[in-house]
Amino acid sequence: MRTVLAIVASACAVALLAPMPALAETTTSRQQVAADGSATQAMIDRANAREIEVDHKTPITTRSPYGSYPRRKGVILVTRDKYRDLIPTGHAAIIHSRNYVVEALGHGVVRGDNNWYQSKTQAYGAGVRATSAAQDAKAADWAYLQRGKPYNYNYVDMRTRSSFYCSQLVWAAFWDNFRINLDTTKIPGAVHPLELLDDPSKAYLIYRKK
Ligand SMILES: [Ca+2]
Repeated sequence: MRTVLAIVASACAVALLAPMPALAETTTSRQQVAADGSATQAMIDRANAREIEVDHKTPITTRSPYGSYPRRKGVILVTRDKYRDLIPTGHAAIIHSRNYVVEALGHGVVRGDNNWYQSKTQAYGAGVRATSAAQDAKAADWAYLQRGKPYNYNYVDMRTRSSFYCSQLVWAAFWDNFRINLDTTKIPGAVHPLELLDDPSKAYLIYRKK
């Protein structure tokens, strides 16, 4: 469990706040960290090999050019950014408007700038296959309503709605509203940012900054 805590803590860029493994479990934890790191690298490799798709939910008259940075409400943003030792860092958010996202940071759920094409060294934009554009907008509005709630440091508690970590917030927006589960078993026990777009039957990639 603590390994998962460390992984997702890093994923949400608060690695320094994660509990450290006790000495007695160090060997096991290292093995699990390596396994999770390997699973994460595999998700990165898949995301980088994926075909970029047209965001068909936007009318063609107002559609952004193919592969361009997303502005549509309800599109998911994920970044892997850099590695910290074995543990990959990363973050996730949901677009709320052309210029803003909703995201869970160390100080809670807040509105942030929709500028990951420049603020992140690496980013993905993804749409959810089974929803309409109106449903995506509803998911974003739901996330927006969570603003002010504190950060969820218990990364294996995906069920709480009194606090959120970054990828839990995005996952919950689609699970609570539409029973679409963007989590996978690649990182067991918690939802890692990269899991949100890892299943091509559930999410399609519309933007990638390598
Ligand atoms: Ca998971």
